[in-house]
Amino acid sequence: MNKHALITGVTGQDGAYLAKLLLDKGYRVYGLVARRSTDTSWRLRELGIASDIEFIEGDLADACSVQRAVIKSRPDEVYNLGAQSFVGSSWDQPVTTGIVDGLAVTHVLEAIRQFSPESRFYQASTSEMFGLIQAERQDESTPFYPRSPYGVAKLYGHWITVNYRESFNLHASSGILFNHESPLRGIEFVTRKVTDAVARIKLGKQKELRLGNIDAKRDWGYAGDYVEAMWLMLQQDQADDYVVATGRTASVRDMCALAFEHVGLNYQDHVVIDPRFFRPAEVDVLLGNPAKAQRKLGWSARTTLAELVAMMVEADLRRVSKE
Ligand code: NAP
Ligand code: G4F
Repeated sequence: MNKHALITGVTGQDGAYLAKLLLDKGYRVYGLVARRSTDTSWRLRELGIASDIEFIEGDLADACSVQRAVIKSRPDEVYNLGAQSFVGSSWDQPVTTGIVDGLAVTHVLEAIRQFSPESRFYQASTSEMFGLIQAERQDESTPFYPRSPYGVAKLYGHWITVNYRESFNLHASSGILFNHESPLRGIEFVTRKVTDAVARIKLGKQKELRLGNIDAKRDWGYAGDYVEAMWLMLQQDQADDYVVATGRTASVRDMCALAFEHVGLNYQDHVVIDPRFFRPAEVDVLLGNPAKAQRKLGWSARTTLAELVAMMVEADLRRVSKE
């Protein structure tokens, strides 16, 4: 019998890579998709898996649709990846972010508790919960100090996952993932904004790239590696929480230099600092300690930042040259 998986956020970056991973393992994959006025399945089409997923219409904010999705998919595993995931937008839409990224996690956990208590659950927690960092390298015991409505909402999602595990003995795990990128990254995030601009500048379609705080530092990995850690968490006998990171950090400036160098350009000739892209409160630096994931899951990041940036620039060169 094939295992069943339900993925919320299946049309997003991680949802697409995770769906591919699970399909390759023989799972039957169901995806909760919110109704939108335009087609949102471009990532699934790029990976060639759009027709292999069974879509169930629904919205995380709508408890009824979440319940229906759990009942219909009869999942062995539920991956809750759906979210308003852009930190910058969370100051413009703080309440929506709070509902979808925070409270709605309880919709999924309650649906599991009531209708499918044997399902294993994964919650997409985030290094943004560390925010104003309380330790030089952040691990599972580092205190949280979120710096955005997004980080605050995700902290609720994280703790309600821990709470349902402890209260109802659900197999509910929380992956505290540091930034992970890919050619399927949304264009609003800084890495993809940079690689898309590098391709356009190289091909003569754009002159400058306007950015905010390029001294911010992130622990960046490759999304394709990170979805394996999600799956591994749900294969363990005991549910638990894990930091997933590379253990290295680099600034936006460093990342820009790598991307421009890849096509023989100097970022200093093209990057313009624009105050519009500064945030009301910044997370200056993130650096994860993935020792527990290495020890217990046997997981470690395989892709270096230079390899990741090269992969993204190459993909954007192909896309832009086809336009
Ligand atoms: P993403 O590309 O922005 O994808 C988010 C997904 O959530 C999309 O499929 C989106 O659907 C869906 N969604 C948004 N609002 C929804 C709603 N109300 N109901 C149902 N679905 C909804 O994000 P990602 O990078 O794949 O990240 C996946 C998850 O991991 C998110 O929860 C994110 O917060 C978390 N996370 C990401 C990172 C990272 O570096 N990527 C790090 C730590 C944690 P539409 O396409 O229709 O909008
Ligand atoms: O790429 P970003 O928008 O990602 P951010 O805020 O770190 O959030 C991402 O990673 C989190 C995990 O830590 C996820 F939970 C979250 O869902 C998302 O996937 O910004 C990275 C850094 C920030 O410090 C930002 O201020 O880049 C800085 N930055 C500088 N100029 C910019 C820009 N960010 C964006 N998006 N656009 C700019 O022009």
